Amino acid sequence: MVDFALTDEQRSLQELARKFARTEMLPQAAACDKAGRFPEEIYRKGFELGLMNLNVPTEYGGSGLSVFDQCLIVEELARACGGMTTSIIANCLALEPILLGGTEEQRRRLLPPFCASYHLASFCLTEPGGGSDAGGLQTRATKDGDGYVVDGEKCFITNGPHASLYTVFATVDPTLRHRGITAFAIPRDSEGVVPGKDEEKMGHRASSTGTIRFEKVRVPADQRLGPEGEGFGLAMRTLDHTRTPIGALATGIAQAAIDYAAAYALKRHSFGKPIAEHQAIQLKLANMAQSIEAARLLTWRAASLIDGGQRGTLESSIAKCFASDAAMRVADEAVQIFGGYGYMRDYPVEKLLRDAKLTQIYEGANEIQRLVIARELLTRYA
Ligand code: COS
Repeated sequence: MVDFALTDEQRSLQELARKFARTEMLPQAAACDKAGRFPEEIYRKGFELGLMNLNVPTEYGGSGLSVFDQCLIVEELARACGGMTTSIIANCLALEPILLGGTEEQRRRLLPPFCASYHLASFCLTEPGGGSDAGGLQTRATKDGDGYVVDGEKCFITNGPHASLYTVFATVDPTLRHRGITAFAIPRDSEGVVPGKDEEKMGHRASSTGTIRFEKVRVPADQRLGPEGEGFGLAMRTLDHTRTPIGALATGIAQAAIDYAAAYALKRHSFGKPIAEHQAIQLKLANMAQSIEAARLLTWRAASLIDGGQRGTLESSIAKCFASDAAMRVADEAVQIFGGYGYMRDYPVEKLLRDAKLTQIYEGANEIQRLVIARELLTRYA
């Protein structure tokens, strides 16, 4: 039997995140969205509460939470603001390659500073020339004495302009395609690291997204994560773990959308009664509720499988893809239920639609998720 009854401890985690989301994030969400402001003071408070570095084991100073528990927190945060949530959880993505690919010495050296005080890290895979074809990346890592020189440009990097450490994927030989890709941990203060400007985005405007140039950056060998040529698998294993919380993030956006839409439908009148009494609206709410429930359950199932030691490639792609598509549908219907008001910036639902859109694109576009799902599925029939 599948039993997702939450323990008392999980309910406390959920409550902690919900309270932080309602008292610290939500009151600032609209203003940060409007101004495109990166509210670092909120992220610092989140850090102090243990809401950052969720995946880092306690022995390195992190929260040491299971993927399932991470999902509970992420959904609650995203109900208040998808963009802030993206910035709060970006350390989990950036530090995961160190957890999965680093030596014990590297983990002990690189992880504790992020847990001892507020610091941001960024995962640098995507490049201006390609995001979906990660195996074709062009940033070069050229052997130089006992280290490497890393040269290239990464883009759409979450928290990039604010990070103090980058986990960077570069190739020692582009003709080898994915078999040349190698991972490195590169401190921002290394000579030749040039963070670019913050992008102006459609949604997730409280998070920061930027370009990082690595201009002939000298990287000592002890900053290489895993063996040469094994960086691609490391990136994929990282994404297997982090796509599921993106499913939770999308579920949180969708939950916020139905919360606003249902409350509005009960108080807005047309044809002499609340619009919630019209079947046209009830059918929408029913479809929205089904999508949210399915998204949450798929996310929780993927998380449970990964926590149980399975790779979870298929399930995390299904969760991320389904939940982000659900978030788009649900946010779209919420705007429709609000009618003209839904399209106005003074009401909260148009932001949810803009925020939902990114969840279909980042951590692997949904077209890539479908490709992964189909490949995984077909291997079971071969
Ligand atoms: N875990 C471990 N290894 C994996 C893996 C996984 N989940 N997925 C693939 N691999 C391995 C494969 O087994 C293969 O290994 P071998 O060299 O031993 O054969 C290797 O990686 C190459 O895999 P594949 O042939 O599937 O690579 P492709 O180039 O065809 O592309 C996709 C794979 C498209 C799935 C990959 O490039 C991808 O995920 N792209 C999206 C990247 C992304 O999510 N970017 C967002 C960045 S974060 S905002």
